Amino acid sequence: MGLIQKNTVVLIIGGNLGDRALLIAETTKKLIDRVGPLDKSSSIYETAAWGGNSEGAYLNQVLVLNTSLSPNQLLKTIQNIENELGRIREEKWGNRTMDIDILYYNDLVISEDHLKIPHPYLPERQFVLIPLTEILPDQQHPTLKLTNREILARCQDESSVDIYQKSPF
Ligand code: PH2
Ligand code: MG
Ligand code: MG
Repeated sequence: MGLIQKNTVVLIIGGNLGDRALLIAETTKKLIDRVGPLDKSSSIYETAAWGGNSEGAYLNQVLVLNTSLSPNQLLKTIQNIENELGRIREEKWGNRTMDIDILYYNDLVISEDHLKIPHPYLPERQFVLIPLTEILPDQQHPTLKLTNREILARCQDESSVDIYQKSPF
C-alpha cells in the first residue's frame, strides 16, 4: 500500500453465535487487509449480552488500526466484512455472528442518521469500556472531555466482562 495511513480508528468487534473465537480472528485478518495496519489490540473478553434482544454471551475485542479510508469508506468496508461473516440483520441488539462498531475516528465527531462517531452507547457499556481502557486509558473522548478510564469509572453498567484470552502484546 503506497497510501499514507494517517487516521487512527478504534473498533469493537464481537458476536455471540457460531465459532466466536474463529470469527474474531477472521475479522481481524480482514480488517488488516482492507482497513490498514493493526496498532493495538485488547485482550478478548467474554461478555454478558447487553440490551434486550440477545441471549448467549459474546466475545468482544477492541482494535486500533491506522487507515487511509474516510469514515464512510470505513463504514462500507466493515459492513461488507459483517455480511461476509454471515451477519443477518434482524432485530436491534439481537444475536449475531459478527458486529463491528466504530468507537472513535481520530477526534472526529459525526452525527448523521447512518453514522455516529464517537459511538453513542460507549459510555453505557462495560463490554466496550473495559477492553478500551485496557489499551487506551488516557485517550480523551472528544465531546465528553473525559478519558476512557474516567468514563469507565462513571459507568453504571454491571454486566459481567471476563478475560477470555489475554492480549499477546
Ligand atoms: N452488541 C450489541 C448488543 N449487546 N452485548 C455484548 N456483550 N457485546 C456486544 O458486542 C453487544 C451486546 C449490539 O451491537
Ligand atoms: Mg453494536
Ligand atoms: Mg453495529
